[in-house]
Amino acid sequence: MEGKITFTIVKPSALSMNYLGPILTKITDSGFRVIAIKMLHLSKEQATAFYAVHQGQPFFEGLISFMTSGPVVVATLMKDNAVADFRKIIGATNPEKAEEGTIRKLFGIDMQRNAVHGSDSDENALIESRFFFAENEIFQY
Ligand code: 3AN
Repeated sequence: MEGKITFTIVKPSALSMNYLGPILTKITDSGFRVIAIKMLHLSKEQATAFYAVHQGQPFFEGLISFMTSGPVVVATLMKDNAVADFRKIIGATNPEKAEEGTIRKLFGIDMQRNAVHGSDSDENALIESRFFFAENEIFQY
């Protein structure tokens, strides 16, 4: 799977605006296959562990309270060159700077409510996917 998967979170703001369908459509239309998916409400402990690398950043507390403010959808996606290609279709972290047509441009509001997360490396894609999914919850079909 290494090199072929990435991991995404559809964030609480995007779900509350009912953008799950359009976001998944954009993802599958771009050639990604959803190989694992679930909806859950992150606990503070889960969000803190997931975003541990950002601990100490000025936006950290806000990020944790936002990510635990409502349900999210987590998914593992498969495609050749998954990490880079997914970051291309989501666009820049700041939706205002994201390219036209990208998920963050279309469905994001600001730096925090930027619609989706996308892994930044093959290594993190595997770590993040394993954080949420057991082996028997991931399907290659
Ligand atoms: P990306 O998700 O584009 O890889 P990261 O990993 O730098 O961006 O940041 C993780 C998350 O932290 C972002 N998706 C965003 O929600 C939040 N974040 C990053 N920088 C800021 C900031 N300056 N202000 C508010 N939230 C931020």
